[in-house]
Amino acid sequence: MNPLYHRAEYLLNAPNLKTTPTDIEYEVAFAGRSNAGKSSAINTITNQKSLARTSKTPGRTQQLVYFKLDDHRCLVDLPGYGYAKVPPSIQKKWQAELERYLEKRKALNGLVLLVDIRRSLGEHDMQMIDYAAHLNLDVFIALTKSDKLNRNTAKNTLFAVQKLLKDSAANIQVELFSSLKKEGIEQLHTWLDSHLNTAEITGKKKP
Ligand SMILES: Nc1nc2c(ncn2[C@@H]2O[C@H](COP(=O)(O)OP(=O)(O)OP(=O)(O)O)[C@@H](O)[C@H]2O)c(=O)[nH]1
Ligand SMILES: [Mg+2]
Repeated sequence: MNPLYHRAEYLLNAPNLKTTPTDIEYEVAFAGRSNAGKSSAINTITNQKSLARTSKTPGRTQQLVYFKLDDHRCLVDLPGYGYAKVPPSIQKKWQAELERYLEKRKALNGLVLLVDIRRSLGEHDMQMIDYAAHLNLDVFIALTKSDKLNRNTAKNTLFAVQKLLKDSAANIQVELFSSLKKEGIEQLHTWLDSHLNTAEITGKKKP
């Protein structure tokens, strides 16, 4: 693992695009349904227990939460969508903020979409994928909590999702992922390395 991830630290909460940090050149956003495992994934890939708050109570992350890897690179934990207890007016406002962020944020260079493997891709997930395609953003889909299914079922779900998305206009990589069993971490690190352009700092040349 690139030591950069382990050095991640909390930077700030941004309620909207205007308050996002300046001087950041590359960032990747973590999106997904509420409770899909976004915060757990951020903790796992940074190898830190409680960097991002994880909660059994969904809907906690209500702002863009920035974690910096170095002065120019960040991971962003996005508000989870689809949490029924958030009032519709607030959900609508978030939707608008999120779209503005995705469309306008120059540093944004990829989207990690977390999907609970026991649920199929929901309407919001498909919207995110279409939106990413439209914005030319690469997508890494992590089928989270893969430890909850037996191997065959998990693999079959992976193949089904890959098949479902094979004609998508977006550039998508789909992997099994488990924060609990540490599955898919290497694949996500490799994908993050290329989308955060870490080769620039390790001195390695991009292929
Ligand atoms: N078994 C298992 N449970 C997981 C895994 N990842 C997350 N969880 C559990 O799923 C619940 C939600 O995880 P979070 O990481 O808080 O989810 P989130 O997407 O950040 O949720 P919001 O911030 O509310 O949108 C917690 O109870 C986690 O312990 C995993 O890989 N395996
Ligand atoms: Mg969270």
